[in-house]
Amino acid sequence: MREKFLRGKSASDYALYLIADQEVLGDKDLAASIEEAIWGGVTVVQVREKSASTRDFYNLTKKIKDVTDNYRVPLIVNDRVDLALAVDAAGVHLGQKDLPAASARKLLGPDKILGVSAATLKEAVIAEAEGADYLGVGAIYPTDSKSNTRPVTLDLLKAIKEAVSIPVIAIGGINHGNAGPVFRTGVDGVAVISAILKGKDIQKAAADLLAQGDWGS
Ligand code: TZP
Ligand code: MG
Repeated sequence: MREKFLRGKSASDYALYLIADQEVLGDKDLAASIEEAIWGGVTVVQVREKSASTRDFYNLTKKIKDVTDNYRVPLIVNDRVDLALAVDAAGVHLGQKDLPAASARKLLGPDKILGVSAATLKEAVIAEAEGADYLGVGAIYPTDSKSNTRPVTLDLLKAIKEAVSIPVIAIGGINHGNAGPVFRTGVDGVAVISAILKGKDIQKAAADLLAQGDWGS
């Protein structure tokens, strides 16, 4: 079932993972911005909403899912297993303070995608053992998009990549100027908010970032 969503648009399904966060967009429409990013080559979209009510988050997720479904791009819901199930999203992304991966996996069943944030080797190995399908690892660089991040060096990123067999996606302050060394660690993709959504030309920003990786295609 996962294969149904991850259809290998690029050599790596997780190559360019957009975290859609209305906060950085200001007045710009989130659904329209996501569509532009998909035109630029985004391979996965996560909807992230830290302040809305459950109903508003649900409605936003439905609206975004209409866009991602249209392009057969998987939609991942941040934090909320219930919302991911309610809208039949492709999966959910959980941090170390959210539901434990093993419990989430029980609720989600075997077919939904389960992503877990990890900032240490131990967290990475445990998440994989508990049923995670991919890891989000960071923050690689300083970021204004999230407070209380924990730093992850490029060496640690590489060590995590070597220690697990599930895809590893680097996150945190990644942009066109600094993505090269991140890609060279061998990661399966990068997850970004501001490098795509903050610029004027969202499609170009996504395409330029994707072009920095050597995806072997
Ligand atoms: N988790 C770790 S860093 C981060 C998240 C959600 C924010 C990434 O945003 P940006 O703008 O790409 O640095
Ligand atoms: Mg979370």
